[in-house]
Amino acid sequence: MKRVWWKESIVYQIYPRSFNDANNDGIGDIPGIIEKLDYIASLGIDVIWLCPVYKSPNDDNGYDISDYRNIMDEFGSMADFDLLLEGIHERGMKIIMDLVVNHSSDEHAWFEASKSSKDNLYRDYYIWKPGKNGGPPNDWEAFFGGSAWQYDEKTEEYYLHLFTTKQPDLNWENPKVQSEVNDIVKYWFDKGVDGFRMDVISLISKRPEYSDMISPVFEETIAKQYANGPRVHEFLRNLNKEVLSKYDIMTVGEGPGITLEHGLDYVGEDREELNMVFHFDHMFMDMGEGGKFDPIPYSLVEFKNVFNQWDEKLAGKGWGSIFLGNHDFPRIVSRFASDQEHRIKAAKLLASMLLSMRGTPYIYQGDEIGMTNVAFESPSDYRDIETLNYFKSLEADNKNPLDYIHNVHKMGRDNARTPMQWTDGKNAGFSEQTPWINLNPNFPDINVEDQERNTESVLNFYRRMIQFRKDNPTLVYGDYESIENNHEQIYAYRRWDETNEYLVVLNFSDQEVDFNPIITGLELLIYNYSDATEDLLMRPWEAKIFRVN
Ligand code: TEU
Ligand code: CA
Repeated sequence: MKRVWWKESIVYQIYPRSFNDANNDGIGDIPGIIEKLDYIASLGIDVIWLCPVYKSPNDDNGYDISDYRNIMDEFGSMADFDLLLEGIHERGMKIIMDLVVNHSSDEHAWFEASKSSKDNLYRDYYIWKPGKNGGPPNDWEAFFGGSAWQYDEKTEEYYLHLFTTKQPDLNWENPKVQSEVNDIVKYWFDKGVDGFRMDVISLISKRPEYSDMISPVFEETIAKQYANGPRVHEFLRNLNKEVLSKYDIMTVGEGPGITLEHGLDYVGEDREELNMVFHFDHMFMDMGEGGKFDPIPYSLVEFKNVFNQWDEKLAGKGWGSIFLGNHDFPRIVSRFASDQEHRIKAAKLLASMLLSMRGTPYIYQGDEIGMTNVAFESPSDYRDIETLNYFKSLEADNKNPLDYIHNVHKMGRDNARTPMQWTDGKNAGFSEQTPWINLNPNFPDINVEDQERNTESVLNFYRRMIQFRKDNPTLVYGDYESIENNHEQIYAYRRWDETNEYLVVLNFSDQEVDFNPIITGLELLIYNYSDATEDLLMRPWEAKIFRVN
C-alpha cells in the first residue's frame, strides 16, 4: 500500500468538556488542552482529534453547532484556538477537527431564517414537509428517541431531525448547502487544521421517498433507510474535488449504517472520497431488540470476526481505523475486557490490540490510564441527552428509571465523559471547581500522576506499545491474519512483511488457557505480566507479542 502519514499516525481523541479546566469554572477548555500538550506528545501521539469546539447551545455537547467559524465561549476564544494549533504544530503533531454537517443547531442563523417563513432564502437549507393525516410526514424515529419530525407552528410544517429537536438536518440536495460546507472546511484548512472527522457523514443524503420505516429494528432501518443514501458518494466526491484534494490532510468519516458492504465505497483508494471510516459493527454487536439500553451478550468469536472481515475487505484497497471506544460508548476496559481484579492487565491487553492491528489506531482520552465506567446512583447525576431521553421515555411508560439505571451504568455515553483523572487530589486535578459532571470516584486509584511514577502502569505500557508500533512499520503496513478463529478465549494474529513477522496472542478471559498453535521460533518482545515466559500458557488477560524467527 502507498505510504502516507495518516496511515502511520496514532490518533488521540479529546473531548474538551471533560479534559482539563484551565479557568476553573468546572468545564474543560482550550487553554486546559494547551496545558496538557506536553503530556500528549509524551505518549508519542501524532494526531489530535478534537471533538467540537464551535459555538453551540450544547444540547448535544457541541454536536449542535450555531456558528461554524467561532469558538464556544465556555471553551475559550479564537485566539486560544490559534495558540492550541500552534502548540500542536510546534510539537510536531497534527490536529483534526470534528465536522458536524448532517445537521446544525436550531440556533444557527440559517435555521432561524429557514423557519421564519416558507419563502425565505434559507427555507431549503433544511428539510421541511407538510404533515400527513394530522401527524408527521412519516413514522421515522430519531436516534435519541421520539419522532424524527418536529412541528413548527409558524409555518405549519415539520422539519426533519435525526438527532434531537435542536439538531435540524441540513438539506444537502440544496447546492447552496454543499457550497457552505466547502467554505467551512476551507476556512479551517486555511487556518492550518490537518483534517476532519466527519460526524454521521453516512446520513447526509436522504432517500427522497421518505417512506415509513422499513423495519421495526432500528439498526436495520438505519443501514437500509437512513444511511448510504443515493447521493452520498456524489456529495463526498464533490467535497473531495473542490476542497479536500487541495490540501495535505486526513479525513475519517463516522457512520452508523456503514456496513462491510458499503465500506469500500467510502474509502476505496480509487474513490477519491474519504481516507478512513469509523464503522460500528463491533460497537453495536451487543445491542438488543430494545436498542442500546437493552444490551445482549456477544462472543469473542463474533468480535474477532468483525475485525477479520473488515481487514479482509479493505486489504490492499482502502485503509481502516482501529478503535474500541470514544465519547459515545462505554469505557473500553469495562466493555471489552475487565474492570475488576484484572483491570490493569486487561487495559494493557487492549492497548496491545489497538496498537498492533492493521489500520490507524484511535485512543480516546483516559483509556491510556485504564479509566472505567461509572455507576452514578441517581438519574439526576446524568448529563447526556441520550440518557436523559431514555429516562424520560421510561417515565412516559410509567416505569421507574431506577429500575433500569443498570442499563445506563453499562451502556450510557456519560461513562466516557467523566472528567479526565490527572491526580488523586481535589477533583482529580481536572478543576478547582465542582465539574459539570461528577468524577468517577475511583480517581484516587486511577490517575495520570500516579501512573507517571510507575514504570509498570497502563500509561507507560501505552507509551511502550506506541513506540513499538513506530519502530516497526510491519505493524502498520504488514499483512494481517488471525489464527484459530473459533477459539473462544484467545484472539491471536500474525502481522508480517518481507522482513519481519510478529505474533500477537491475547487472552480475552478470566481463565488460564493453554493455547497451542504450531508455531516455532517465538521470541517474546512485549507482555503485560512482568514474569512472562515464551510459552503459550496464557494467564487471565495475558497479552504477548512475539517476533517469529
Ligand atoms: O454520533 C453518531 C451516532 O451514531 C451516535 O448516535 C451513536 O449511535 C450513539 O451515540 C450511540 O449511543 C455522532 C457523535 O459522535 C455523537 O456524539 C452525536 O451525538 C451524534 O453524532 C449527533 O451529532
Ligand atoms: Ca473552563
